[in-house]
Amino acid sequence: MPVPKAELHLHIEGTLEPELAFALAARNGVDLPYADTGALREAYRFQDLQSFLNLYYELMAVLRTERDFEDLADAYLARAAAQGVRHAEIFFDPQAHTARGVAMGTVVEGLWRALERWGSPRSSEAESGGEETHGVSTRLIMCFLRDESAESALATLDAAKPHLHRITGVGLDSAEVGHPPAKFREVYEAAAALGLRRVAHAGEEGPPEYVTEALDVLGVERVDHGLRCVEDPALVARLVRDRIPLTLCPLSNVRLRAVDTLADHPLPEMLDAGLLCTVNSDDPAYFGGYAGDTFDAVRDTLGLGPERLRELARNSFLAAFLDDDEERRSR
Ligand code: ES4
Ligand code: ZN
Repeated sequence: MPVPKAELHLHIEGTLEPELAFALAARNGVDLPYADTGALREAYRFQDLQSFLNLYYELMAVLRTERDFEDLADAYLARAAAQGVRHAEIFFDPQAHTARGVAMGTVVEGLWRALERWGSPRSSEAESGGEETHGVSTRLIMCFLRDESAESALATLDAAKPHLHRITGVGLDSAEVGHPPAKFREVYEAAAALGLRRVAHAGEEGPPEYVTEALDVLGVERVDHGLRCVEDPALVARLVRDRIPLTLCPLSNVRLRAVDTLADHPLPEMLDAGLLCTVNSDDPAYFGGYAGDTFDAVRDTLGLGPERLRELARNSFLAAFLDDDEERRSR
């Protein structure tokens, strides 16, 4: 049995497996510039974050209807549940869809249909082939694309207003370097005033100063990646003191070349330093593993013992937005 865990850093668009991409392309009459799933997988050799993002945005062309988003989330939750995920906080990128003429409501309501279904345990023989499958509680976190303008982020927050009862928080993702957190001060202030939780990617490719800025200017309560904090001992001390969770994604860091190999990942030293680390899968269809695969990889390659693995699982629930959500949702 895989260890029960929460997944806190997961882009739903990054769970689009080649097989589903081709199925949706056929259903929607979209032409993909790849002969087959094998040719598409061949393209999964990334130099850095941007080279990945180019493909990630290109493939989204197949996502058009509520049913597409429902099928995407359903496929993810089935895989996550099978790997021990009991709670998932799911990022989505509305601007990547609204820019293509897909409405905010199509995205949110489509995802929600699957989330609602997985929210309770499922044990029916018909659905699970006789195996007990536990449910997965979920939260949705709407991300702003940091390489788009602050005005576009504000318009996106505005477009989300009819759907805020389904959205727990806001995040910040896409190309990091050159787009510091402070660019989004105003939209984070507006999100906070609406009762939304705040997270942001920082210190993935960007410098440790971006982590500090995400805390000080955006008021984030959790940092996505945060990997490069290790370059600044004073920042590490602050993160330890304030118990700020980091949602690390080791397999992503290898594929996007933030570290040379998994064996070089600083996770063990970060845990030794007292940082509240979690491990997550980021874009599992692209980076070679879901939550359970990621736990297995850090256990096998980084030599983490049972106590460290229990700590990572415990941290994932400690860092989750499981506390006062009901109250916020009744807003
Ligand atoms: C992402 Cl790995 C990563 N970093 C930043 N933005 C992203 N969006 C999807 N995956
Ligand atoms: Zn990410």
